[in-house]
Amino acid sequence: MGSNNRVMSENAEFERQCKVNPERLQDSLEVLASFGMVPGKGITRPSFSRSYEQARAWLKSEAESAGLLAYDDAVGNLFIRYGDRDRPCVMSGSHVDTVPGGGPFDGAYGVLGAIEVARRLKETKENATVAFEAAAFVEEEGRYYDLLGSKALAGQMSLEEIEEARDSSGAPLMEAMKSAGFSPERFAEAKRESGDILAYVELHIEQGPVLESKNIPIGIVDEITGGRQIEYVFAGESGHAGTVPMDLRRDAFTGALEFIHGARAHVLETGTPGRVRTTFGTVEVSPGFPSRIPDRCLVIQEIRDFSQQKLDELVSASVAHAQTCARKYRLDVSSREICAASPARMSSRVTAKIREAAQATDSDFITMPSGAGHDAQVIASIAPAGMIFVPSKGGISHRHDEWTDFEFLERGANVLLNSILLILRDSNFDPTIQSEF
Ligand code: HGY
Ligand code: MN
Ligand code: MN
Repeated sequence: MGSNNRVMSENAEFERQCKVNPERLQDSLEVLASFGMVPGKGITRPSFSRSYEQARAWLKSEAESAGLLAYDDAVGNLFIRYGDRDRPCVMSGSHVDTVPGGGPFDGAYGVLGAIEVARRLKETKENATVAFEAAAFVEEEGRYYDLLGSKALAGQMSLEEIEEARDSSGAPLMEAMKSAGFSPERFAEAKRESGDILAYVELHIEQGPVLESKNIPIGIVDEITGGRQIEYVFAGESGHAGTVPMDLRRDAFTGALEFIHGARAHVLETGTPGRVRTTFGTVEVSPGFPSRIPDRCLVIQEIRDFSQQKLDELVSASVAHAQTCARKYRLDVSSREICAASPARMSSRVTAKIREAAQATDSDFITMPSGAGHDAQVIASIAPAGMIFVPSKGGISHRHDEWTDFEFLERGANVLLNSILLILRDSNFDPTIQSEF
């Protein structure tokens, strides 16, 4: 009888250790969603903005009141640490910046899931030889510079890039960083030394329809798409829309239109079948008056593919096509790459731990690629990385009505907690044994 009780209480203790606190996770998601929220219009919380800095202050105060260390790096990444400062760490995180009018979970879920893990490790007094860090990477959504925080951490950027980065209204990143109290010129201090991060696991909503359509609660990511953004400016000559004959015009929009049509067709024909994407999400026509011939057209093209070689070819071909279209309509065209993220494969060692964690929590799972970009694809260049997805209602994201039912959010967080525990308790995740990737 006595020994049965002991077994039961040991099991209960084990269960307790391996579960997040669901009410706390749900409450924290609701509070974080309130920063930058306009009812009916979603959340607009770009990096370094007032609402972003309010969210940062709240995250810090939450962490500190839980007895955890919270600190920022030079570029504005926020870390919350369980364990000694001088030890290497296992890391989990995501971002809390949003697209304009975004939803409550893209990024926020991964940050709050990771903080919940840190709190559980502290509460259960997990006795790990290495530390755990929850990370909120700044500027993942790229108002000024896509994936700024994780790239700075991975040593993938230069001061020139920070100096040049502007948002769509022309506001410089440098000013935004400084006004939020950060030091762009000290960006190199954000770089982590090799071996400092032993493994990285990112929890995220899927942002697509696959898990929901298959009725599966957990996706384990095997690879993440790469992405490039190229800005083109077509320049011609304005004039009277009634008097200048069609064949004498230098209409910037006409050239841009032919470019968009042709580049889209070429990318779809030559990219990886079924996996390539191209989007022209920004088109600005100037001067923008019905009776004036457009003399300037700015176009931003995004291309995504899982093959680096394909991405390189598609960018070159698109730029060449822009020049051909410009010549045809006697326009000038300039092009510049605004941002680039390499495709990445997730580490099989980390993925194996996530799989084990899914089994330990009785969660059905599938292995799947990610067509969205994530901080994990950057961190994968310096540490073994993996990702956990949960279903998105209707596959909707980057919209105010993005949604995931809480039962999935809780389950995903439990898979994350168990993955982290399995990694922390596995002596093979050791600084001296680097991964296979
Ligand atoms: O655009 C993306 O894929 C990501 O959500 N930033
Ligand atoms: Mn996003
Ligand atoms: Mn995201």
